Amino acid sequence: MESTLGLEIIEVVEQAAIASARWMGKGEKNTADHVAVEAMRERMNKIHMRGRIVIGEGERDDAPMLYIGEEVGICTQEDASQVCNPDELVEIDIAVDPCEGTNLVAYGQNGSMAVLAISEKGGLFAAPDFYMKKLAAPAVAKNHVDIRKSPTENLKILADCMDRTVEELVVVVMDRPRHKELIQEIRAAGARVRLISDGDVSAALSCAFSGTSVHALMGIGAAPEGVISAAAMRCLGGHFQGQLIYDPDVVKTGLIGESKEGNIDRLKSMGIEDPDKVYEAEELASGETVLFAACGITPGTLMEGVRFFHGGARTQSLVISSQSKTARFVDTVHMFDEPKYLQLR
Ligand code: VTB
Repeated sequence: MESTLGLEIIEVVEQAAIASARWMGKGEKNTADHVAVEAMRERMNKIHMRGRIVIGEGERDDAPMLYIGEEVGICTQEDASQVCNPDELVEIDIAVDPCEGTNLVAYGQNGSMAVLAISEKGGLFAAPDFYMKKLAAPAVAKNHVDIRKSPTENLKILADCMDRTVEELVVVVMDRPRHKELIQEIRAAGARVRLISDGDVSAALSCAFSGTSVHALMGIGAAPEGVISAAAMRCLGGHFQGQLIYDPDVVKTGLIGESKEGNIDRLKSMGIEDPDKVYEAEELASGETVLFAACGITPGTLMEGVRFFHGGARTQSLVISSQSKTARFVDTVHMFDEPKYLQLR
């Protein structure tokens, strides 16, 4: 699956990030998202692959592009067997978030990125558009911290694993009313909290790299992005666990259905019998081969944002592969069509 795909998906996230970055700071989150979706889809459809969106912009009815079930790539065409080689005809599943952190882009804040994960068919958990309680931590704490334990207990374990005090830990939490008690508990335990307004994929990813001053992600974010985070963490050996949140009373955003019972039924119809199951990274991204790619839209902990100059732009991306066991930071200068002059930077 991998060979050239690993290189092509860099361009997919780069194009989405560049398109979205043009709307940075304009206060229009829907446009920042829409142009990213369009650019990602356009570049994806030029790849020799047979892809299917398993996590995308929503159900077909409310998302015209990159909707769940949409087929993408040249090898989904009818004459595919003539234009594609047998390797390229193998079906692959794709999870996308062309603009993770739309508010961050709209308000010119740090931490947004274009992101996707790929695996062979069935290799990514097709999460419903519910919420997910998440716990991310560095590889050294994997299988030691556990989302079933209290935040206080986990912070003690994390501090032990990292050979430091709890006071020396920084935990990222999304700034939401639902996290009031969690934030209180983390602070009472002695750790420091970095509140973010959006963008928990970037936060999860940061846990896997030392030097980022992010040691854990705790709290409730969106479930689909949880799968994308898990894909990266699975490749990097980092800790990631997720538990679906199906009770609308827990999040109070009005975004996950009318009732807890209705949501449990919906999960059952998707084949999820135990709604409280704790998913490990390896279950959310269970494929033999997993690829992950992200490109910074606005500056982040791991990557720069898109920087425009006359005649072009510069981007920074991260591509992670379970097969080649690499995490590759890619710094790209993009030259646009017919500038008056070209001043690379
Ligand atoms: C967003 C977004 C996150 O979760 O907040 C969303 O910024 C859901 O939370 O990065 P709200 O509905 O409370 O905003 C993420 O998309 C990803 O988990």
